[in-house]
Amino acid sequence: MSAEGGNPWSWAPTRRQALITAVSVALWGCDRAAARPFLSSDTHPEDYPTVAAVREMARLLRERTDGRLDIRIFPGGQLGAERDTLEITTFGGLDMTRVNLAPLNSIEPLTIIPALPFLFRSTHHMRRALDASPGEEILASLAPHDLIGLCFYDSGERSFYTTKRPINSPEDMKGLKIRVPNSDLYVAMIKALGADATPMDLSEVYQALVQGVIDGAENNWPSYETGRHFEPAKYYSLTRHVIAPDVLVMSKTRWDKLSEEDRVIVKTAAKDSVPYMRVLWDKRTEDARTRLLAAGVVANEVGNIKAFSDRMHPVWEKFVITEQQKRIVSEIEAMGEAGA
Ligand code: GTR
Repeated sequence: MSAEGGNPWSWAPTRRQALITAVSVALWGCDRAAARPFLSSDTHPEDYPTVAAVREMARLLRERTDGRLDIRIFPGGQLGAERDTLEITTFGGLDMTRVNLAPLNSIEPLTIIPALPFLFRSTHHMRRALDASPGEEILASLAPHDLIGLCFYDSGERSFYTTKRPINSPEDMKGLKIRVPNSDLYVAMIKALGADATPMDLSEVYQALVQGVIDGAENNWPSYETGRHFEPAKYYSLTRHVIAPDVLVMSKTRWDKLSEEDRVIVKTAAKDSVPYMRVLWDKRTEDARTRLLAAGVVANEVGNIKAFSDRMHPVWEKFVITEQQKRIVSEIEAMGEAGA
C-alpha cells in the first residue's frame, strides 16, 4: 500500500540518514550503559495522559525488576514528528514510540480498521474491541514491520474544528481546507465530505490555522487544547467521526535482545498502564472541554450525524480490502450490535 512499493516509508535514504543522525545526537550519552533504559518518544507534552501512562509503565517495570528495566521518555515531540520517530524505531535507533495509528496506515492494512469512520459506536465499544482479539490481532500485525505493538491508549473522539463557522452538515464542509494526519484514509474521508484534505504533522497545525493555510482540522478535546488550536479555530463541531486509539510500539531490534521473561514483563507492564491511562484520559477530556468552553470555544452538537456517516461510509470499501480486514471489521461490528 506504499507510495513507492518497495519502501513503505517512501523516503529517500538521505532523509532517513539525517533523521537517524539527528536522533542519535539528541540521545547522545544515553546509549552507553549496557543496561540503559528504553528510550521512548511522544509528540505530546509531559502532562498528557499518553506520556503519564508510559511513565506509569516505567514505574511498574522498575518495581517488578528491582530497577533493572526502566524507560526514559522524550515528550513534546523533541525527537521529531510521529512518522520520523516511527521510522527510527523501526530501524532500532529508538526503543519505543507512542503514536497515532494514522502514520501506520500505509504500512499495515490492519491499522486502518480502528480509524474507519463511524466504526465504533462509543468509547466503550472501542475499548472492548481493542482489549479483545481484534486489538490483539492488530498489535501482532506490526511485527513483520519490525515493530512490536505493546498496547493501545485512548485517543478519544475526533471532531472537526474550524476558523470561520461551525459545521452542522456535510454541505458546510464544502471547499474547506481541513488538516488531516498523514494517512490516505483520512484524506479520503475529508474528500467524501466535499472538503479539501491537507495532510501535515500535528506540530504544524497551529501555524497553518493562524496563517489561513487551512480552515480547520479534526481531533479530540485534549489535543485541540494542548496544541492551542482553539485560539485560531474556535468552532468545535461534534461529529465524533473517528474513535481510533493511539498505540505504543517497541523496536523489534530491542525486543529481540530481551529474554523471554523480560518480554513478558514489558508486555504486562504496558497492558497494566492501560486502565491507568483511561482514567486520566476521561478526566483530561472532561477538563479540557470545560476549560475550552470557558475560554470561549463555541461547541455544537451536529444534529444529523447520519448525513456525515452516509457520505463517509463508502470509504470503507476502498480501504477494507483483505479477507482478514473484513473478518476483523465484522467481529468489531458484532461486538457493537451485542451492546459492547
Ligand atoms: C492525536 C494523537 C497524536 C497525533 C494527533 C494528530 O489525537 O494523540 O498522536 O497523531 O492526534 O492528529 O496528528
